[in-house]
Amino acid sequence: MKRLLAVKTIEKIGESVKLAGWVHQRRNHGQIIFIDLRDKSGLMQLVFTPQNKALYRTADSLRPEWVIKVEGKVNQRPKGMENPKLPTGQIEIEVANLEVLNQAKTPPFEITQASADGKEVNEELRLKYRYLDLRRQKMIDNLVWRHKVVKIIRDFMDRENFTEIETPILTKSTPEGARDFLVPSRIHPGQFYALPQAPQQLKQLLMVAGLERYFQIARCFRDEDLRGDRQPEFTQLDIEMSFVKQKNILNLVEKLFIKIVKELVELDRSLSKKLTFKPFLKLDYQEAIKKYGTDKPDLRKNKKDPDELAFVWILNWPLFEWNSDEKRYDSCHHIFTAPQEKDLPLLDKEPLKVHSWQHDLVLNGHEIGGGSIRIHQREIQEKIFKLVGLTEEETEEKFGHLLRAFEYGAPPHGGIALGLDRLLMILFNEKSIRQVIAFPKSGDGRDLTMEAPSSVNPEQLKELGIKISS
Ligand code: AMO
Repeated sequence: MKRLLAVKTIEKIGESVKLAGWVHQRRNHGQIIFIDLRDKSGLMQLVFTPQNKALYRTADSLRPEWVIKVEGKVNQRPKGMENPKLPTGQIEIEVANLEVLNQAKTPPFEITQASADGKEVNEELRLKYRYLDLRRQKMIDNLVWRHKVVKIIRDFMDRENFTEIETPILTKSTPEGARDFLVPSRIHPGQFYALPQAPQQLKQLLMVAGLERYFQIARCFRDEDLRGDRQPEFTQLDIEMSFVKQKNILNLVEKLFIKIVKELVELDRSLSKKLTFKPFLKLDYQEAIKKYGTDKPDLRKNKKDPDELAFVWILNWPLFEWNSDEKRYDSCHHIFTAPQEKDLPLLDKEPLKVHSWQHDLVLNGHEIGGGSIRIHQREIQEKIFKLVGLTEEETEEKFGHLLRAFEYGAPPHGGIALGLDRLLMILFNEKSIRQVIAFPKSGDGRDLTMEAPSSVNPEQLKELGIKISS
C-alpha cells in the first residue's frame, strides 16, 4: 500500500490507508487514546481502543515528536466530535497497525497548534533548532508557498521569452550601497573575491552580449545592519531587458504581480488578496515626499486589512543626492542609472537638478523593488563616476571592464530587481522576512543552526596568507 499524506485521506472514507509522520499530541479519553499524527500536509486523528492489547500498549507509550507509521481504516467521526477548524476534522483513522520508526527527546519548545506562529518562543532558540521550528504548519506552508510563487515567476518569465542565467557568486565588488562580504583567494594570496550585492554589472554585460531578456532568482549578499525586512543574504528576482523604455519594464512587472496574486488566490481559496490600485499607482518622487513625507508610502485604504495590496511606483527620482559628510554626490539608485535625456545639459552645471530613469516599487510601505534604465554610453558613465568622486585610476580599477564593454556596441537597456523575501513576507502576512526563509541569519548576522561564522583552523589561514591581528 502506498503512503498517503494526511489531507489526501479525506477522499478515502471507508478505505484502508497508510500514513507516516510525527506524534503531534496525545489525548486519553477514558479508555480511548487519540493521537494527532502530523505530516507535511497537516494533522490526522488516530484512534486506539483497548480491544487490541499490544497495539493499545504501544499507542500508550507514544510521546510527542516520535516518528510513526500506521495503517488503518478511514472513518467519519461520530456526530459532535468533528473539528471544523481542520481540513481533516470530519474523519479519523481506526488504527490496525502501528510501527514506531524513531523516538524523540522532548523538544526545547512545543510544536503544537497553539504556538503555531512561534512568537512566544525565544528567537535564538528557534533558530538554533530551526529543523524543529520548521515543523510548525505555518512554517512548512510558507516554504511550500514560496516554492509555488517562484514556479509562477519562472513559468511567467519563460512565457515572456526571458532566459534564466546564473551569474557568479565568487566575483568582484559591485556596489549597491552596502559593505561587501569578502572571500580570500588561496591561489592569489592577498587578493579577494567579493560576494555579489546584486548581479548588476553582470546582467548589463549579458545585454552587451545580446541575450536581450535575462532573469535570475538571484542570491545577493550585503554586509549591513539587519532589520525585520533585511537579511545579509537574500533573494531577488533580477531582470534586465534590451531595447526598452521605462514603461515596458513597469508593465512587465505589473503583469507578473497581477498574475502571482491571481494564481495564489486560485490555488488557495482561503486567501483573499485584493489590489488597492489596478493599474498600480504611479507617484513622482517629489509628490510622494510632499504628500506622505516618505518615498515608501503605505497607501492601503484600510491599514488593518492584511488582505489589501497597495502597489505604488515611485518615479522621476533625482539622479543624485548631496552627501554633506563626504562632500560629494551620491547616486539615489546606483551609479549605472541613466539621467533623463532632457536633463543632460544640467549634468555639468547643476547635477542635483537632473532627474533619472529610476523606478522603485513600494508595497504596503515596504520597498519591494528597484531598478532603472541604464547608461550605455562610455562618456556619460565616466562623467557619473567623476561626479561621485572616483578618480580615473579608481574608475579603471573598479569599472574598466564595464567601460570597455560599452565600446563594443552596448544596446540601450534597463531592468529591475524585486526583493522576493519581502514580497513573500507581505503576501503571507508575516512581520519578518525570517519567517519566509528556511535558514535565516539572527539579528546579529549569525547562522545559529550551523554556528557560523566560526573560527577556522590555523592551517587554512596559513594557506591563505592571513594573520588575525586581534
Ligand atoms: P536594490 O538595491 O534596490 O537594487 O535591491 C532591490 C530589492 O532587493 C530587496 N533588498 C533586500 N531584501 C532583503 N534584505 C536586504 N538586505 C535587501 N536589500 C535589498 C529590496 C530592494 O527593493 N541591482 C539593483 C536592481 C536594478 O537596478 O536592477 C538592486 O539590487 O526589496
